[in-house]
This record gives sequence, C-alpha cells and structure tokens, in this order.
Amino acid sequence: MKITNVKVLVTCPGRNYVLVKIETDEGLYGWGDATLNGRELSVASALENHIAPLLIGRDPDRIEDTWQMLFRGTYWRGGPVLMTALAGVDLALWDIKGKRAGLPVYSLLGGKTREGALAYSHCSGESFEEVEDCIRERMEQGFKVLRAQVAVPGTHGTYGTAVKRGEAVGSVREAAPFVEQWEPSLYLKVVPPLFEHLRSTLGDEIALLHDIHERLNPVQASQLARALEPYNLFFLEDPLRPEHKESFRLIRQHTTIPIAMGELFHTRWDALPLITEQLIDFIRCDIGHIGGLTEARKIAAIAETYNVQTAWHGPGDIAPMTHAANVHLDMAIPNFGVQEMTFFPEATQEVITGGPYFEDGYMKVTDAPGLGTDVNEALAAKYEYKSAYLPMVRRFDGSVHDW
Ligand code: GCO
Ligand code: MG
Repeated sequence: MKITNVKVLVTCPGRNYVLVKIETDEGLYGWGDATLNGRELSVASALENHIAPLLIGRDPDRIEDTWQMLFRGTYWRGGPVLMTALAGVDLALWDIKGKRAGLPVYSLLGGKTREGALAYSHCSGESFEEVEDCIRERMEQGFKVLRAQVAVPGTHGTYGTAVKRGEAVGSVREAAPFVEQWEPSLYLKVVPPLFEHLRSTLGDEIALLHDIHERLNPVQASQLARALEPYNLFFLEDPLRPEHKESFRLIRQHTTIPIAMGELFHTRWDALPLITEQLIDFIRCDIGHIGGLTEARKIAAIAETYNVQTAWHGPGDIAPMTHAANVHLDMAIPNFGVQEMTFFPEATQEVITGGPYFEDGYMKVTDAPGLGTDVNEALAAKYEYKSAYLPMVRRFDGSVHDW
C-alpha cells in the first residue's frame, strides 16, 4: 500500500479546524486533526508545502518510521506548529492502520483496560451560585468530575468564564484579540471561597478541579494550593508557565494537592522532568500538539513507571479526531486518570461525523475500525476559515501577562 495524496482541509463549522486526509492507492484513507488554535494557517502551510511531498509514495503502515523521519529526519523539530502538523499525519496513519486491520485503534494499542474513560466538563459563572447551578445541571447529565472557574470581581474577563457556559472557550471572535484585564491578587482572593461555597452546598460526592492556566508565579501557586487543600480537589491544573519546570518543586514542598500539567508541552522531553521527579500527578499533554498517538503512548508509558496518571487535553479547539485519539488511548493504557471532554455544536458534528460519545459520566468509542471519525467534505467546504485570535491578558498597569 502506498500514500498517493495528502489533502489539507481548513474549515470553520463554529470554529476553525485543520483536517488532514491521507489517501492510498488501495482506496483506504485516514483522517487526522492538525488544528492549532489561532495559528491554523501556519500548520496548514507546513503540511501542504513541506510535509505532504515527503509522504507521497510511502507505505502508510510505517507509522513509527514516518514519525521519526518527520521529527528527526527533517532536522527542524518540536514547537507547536510542527508537532501539530506531525499529529495530523500520525492520527491519519493510525486511522488507516485500524481500517486496514478492521480494528479500532484501542485494540491496536493493546486492547481495552476499561469500559469507559471517566470524563470531565467545564462549569463557570459570574457568581458562586452560577457555578453551583452549572455543576448541578452537569451532575444531572451524569458527570462525576467537573472543572469550576469563576469570574474575578474587579477584573475584565477571567480565563474560563469570558464566554457563557455551554459555549466553547476561545471560539471565533472578532479578528483582533480580546484583551482581558486581570490581577493575581484579586484572583487569589476569590478561588478558595468559591470551593468553600461549592463544598458546603454540593457536599463531597462530586469531584472538582480548577485550571490556573499558567497564570501564577511559584509562590502564589503554592499559596493557592495550600488554601485549596481542605476542599479535596481532583487536581489543580497548569499552575505555572511551561518554562518553570524546576519551580514545581516549591509547590510540592508546600502541599499534597494533586497537580496536573502539560497542555503547552510539545514533546516527551518537556514532560520528562515533571514525571521522573514525581512533581505532578497527572500529565495532560494535548495529543494534537505533541505529534499524535505515537508520542502520547510513549509519554503514557513513562508516566506509568512513575505512578503518574493521564488527563489528555480535550478542549473544543481540537477536532473530534483528536478527541477520538484521546479516548482510544484512555481505553488501552493502565494509568489513565481522567478525560477532559467537549460537547461539539451540531454544525461541527455534521462536518466531522463519528468520534467519541458521552454516557453516564464516561467517554466511549465504538468498535468502528480506525479512529471512527469521517468528514463530509462538501459540507466542510461551505464553512470558510475565519481569522480568530485567542484572548490576551494585561495587568492593571498595562503589562502583558500569561493568558
Ligand atoms: C483546557 C485549556 C483550554 C485552552 C485552549 C487554548 O484546559 O481545556 O486550558 O481551554 O485554553 O485549548 O487553545
Ligand atoms: Mg487548561
């Protein structure tokens, strides 16, 4: 079998997605996702101009060799653009391999270790009561784990709350970044009382987590982690910037709250020190930004050795193919922890069909061969790319802060 064509499709059924179709001389094809929020066209260009020509004529069965060729063989490696492009190719190749074997990808990865992947969704609000209401609604839907974020009084925009619940965070906006105004001191004041409120009104049954989104410095993150200890968090996510690996030691010295990190990592080497030093409890890389399943299963295996569980990134700004890859891997590994999930809008589901589904608190995949997703190309073509940016954050004095 030989690769005959690589098609890159940029479509915007609600938000922008970059989809990769790898076609073969035997009529089998695979779909991958190469979406990088706000930088979609850079990845599409890398694929079309530099990567696709290298794939024509290759045997699609050789996933590891193709991965090594694109990562090491082309000299320039790493970074969000290239690792997202590589993930798009990698997922499409796993999809083809599954279809060729007549097996779902989880089966190729070793077979089921569980019946479903414990899933979490997001809740946010302008007030504690709004967050509480959202959590109650989600619990009715079957969720056993939920993320809670609340608006910070006195600021203009807060991560995870800038859009009303039910809408994807960072979805298509005006063509210039929305600028949030935010202060760590105000944020630090509001988060512990939020969890105090949630525990006193909801009790202990629901597992709760919180995403700092890399906005604190090491000592602030340690203070917040300590303040949150009484509320039994499932994990505290992304406390520090991805550059700050050694600073995780400070947080560990001050608290036993479980720590998760990883959506801004791009290779196993980014994640390695946090895992081998056991500075985190959950590794939550984005399979779509680390070169796909080929890299993710290696990270999972390293993590297993150090008793670290997985919590792969699962936001709305990666396409259902990556969500499918998340769940196929979750189903096959022994050290799965939790899976972030997204309910995609109808338009997205019409363009990208199949993919994982939610059932009573768990994400599941069908036994369809490959990743189990397909694309309605005619419909995708009707949704043209729309320029969109992630928001930005500035402190009250006007200086740039991490979003
Ligand atoms: C999460 C993330 C996302 C990111 C987004 C950036 O935990 O789901 O933090 O909401 O901000 O994926 O593109
Ligand atoms: Mg996050």
